[in-house]
Amino acid sequence: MTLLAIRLPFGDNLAGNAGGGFYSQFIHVPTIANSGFCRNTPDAIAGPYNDGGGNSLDYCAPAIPLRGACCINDECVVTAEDDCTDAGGTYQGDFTDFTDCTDETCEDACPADVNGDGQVNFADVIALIGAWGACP
Ligand SMILES: [Ca+2]
Repeated sequence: MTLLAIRLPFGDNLAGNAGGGFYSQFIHVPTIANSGFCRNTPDAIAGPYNDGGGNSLDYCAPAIPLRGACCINDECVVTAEDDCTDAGGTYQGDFTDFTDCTDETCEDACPADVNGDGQVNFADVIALIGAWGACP
């Protein structure tokens, strides 16, 4: 019998003496291929194995940043906190309406800023007067 380990992640395992990720003995030598090992203690593999290729003994998948709703003026987008802050938005917290913003209400922080340039001034008055009248 031959054990095959193909395209498997071996991560965050702990063993007493050896083989935190994978341990084998001489009876049945396994073949390990296209597998990734990450943070196994004291080591990734102990014992004999056939290297089927494509293995990485120190592969840790990059962490996926947490995401949440981000209010930029009165618009909501789902993004990572750093991206929200960089865009001048207000991060609503991790996992807030993770998929689409349908449950988030982003109120305009400054409704008097009619033209959205970050200032309330004469240009906003002109924009308001220019739009005076019945709404379509
Ligand atoms: Ca303005």
